[in-house]
Order: sequence, then C-alpha cells, then structure tokens
Amino acid sequence: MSPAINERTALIVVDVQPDFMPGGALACHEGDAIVPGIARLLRARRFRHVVATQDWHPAGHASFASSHPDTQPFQQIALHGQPQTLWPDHCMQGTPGAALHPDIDWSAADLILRKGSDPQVDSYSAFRENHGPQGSRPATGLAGWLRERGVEEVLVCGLARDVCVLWTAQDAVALGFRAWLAWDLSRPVTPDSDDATRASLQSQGIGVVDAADFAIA
Ligand code: VGL
Ligand code: ZN
Repeated sequence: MSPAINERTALIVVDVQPDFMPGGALACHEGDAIVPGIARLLRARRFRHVVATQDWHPAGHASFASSHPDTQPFQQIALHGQPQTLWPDHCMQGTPGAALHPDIDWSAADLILRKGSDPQVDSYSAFRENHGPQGSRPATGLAGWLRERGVEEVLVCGLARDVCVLWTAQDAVALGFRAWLAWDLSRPVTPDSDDATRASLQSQGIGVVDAADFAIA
C-alpha cells in the first residue's frame, strides 16, 4: 500500500542540512543521495502541505559531547533521567552547516520548523522535544498546525532515518496521524540501524514507501 496523496496529506522533510551530508559535522551515510529526489518532489508540488524541519542548536547545547567533560561523540549518557546520545557539535544556529540544503528550492515549504534551540533539551521529532528537566516532552505545535489545516496523514523523509525521521513518524502515529516513511528519500546516521528501524516502523503501523510509489510524471 502507499499513501493516497490528497489535500489531507502533508509532506514532512526532516533536517536536510549540510551538517548531515558526507563531510559534514554529523554526516549521515550517503546523506547527499536524497537531495535530488527531494528537490524533484518539492518542485513537482504534489503536496498541499509541506513542512521542512531545521535542526537549530545554540552553542554549548546539551546534546553536544563538547558540553560534557570526559565524554566522546556517540557515547550515551543519562540526561534528564533518559538515555541521550552525545553528538559532535552540529547545526549551530546561523552557521552554513545549519542552513536548509542549498541545492533544494524550498519555496514549496509552507512551514519551516526549527527545533533543538532549548540549550538543555534535544529535539529529534518535529512534533515534540525530547524529555526535558520536567520529564515531559514539550510540544512544538506541529500537531495543531497540521490538524487546523485538516491534515490526517503524513509522509516523512529526510535525515536521519534512524533518529529524527523515525521519531517524527513515531510521534505522528502516537498523535493520531497515519504515517509513511519514504525509505529511499532518507538515510541513517548509524549505517547498521536499518533492521531495527524497519522493525520499529512495522510494530507501530508506519508504512514504508519509495518515491516511485507516489511517482511524479
Ligand atoms: C539528528 C542527531 C542529532 C537528526 C539531529 O536530524 O536525525 N540526529 N541531531
Ligand atoms: Zn541535533
């Protein structure tokens, strides 16, 4: 099955930013391979509602290994009582690596949603931040934005497949939307994560599609 793309479907393009490209501060495996396909998809204007997210951290962000003494990138620590992977410094506000990818024409994006700007809290999902000091996951407002526009179904693509794309699709379902992940328009930050990602998607009722399944002539 693939999504019936209509006025109740939104496309969510997650974190397609230079820092997640090969050679970038937090490179995704083959992250650049998705850029032409996403550029085509936006150019085709198939979607009535398009959201682009932008990872957008202040210097000294709590998700950076450099903010915690005696830690290394990709190590896990406990933060606000939850496991937190520490990352290299990335997507620092206003830097070229944090820009929306310059090879994509973003004109079709109705909403550009920045996330991760709370210095103490990471934010993978487009819908809710990670756990904060209060224990809850603060909403970004995206669910309300989509609902007020009548959206019932989301198609998620971008980076990273095993982190922000996955969390966004999972939250979409938890918040009552149908969700699909565009597999060939996403790439992981951890190369051997695909089996675990597919298992999570399947167990949560998130469909997997390729761009060809909703192809544009
Ligand atoms: C992401 C790790 C840290 C992502 C963002 O976009 O998947 N991953 N910040
Ligand atoms: Zn980040």
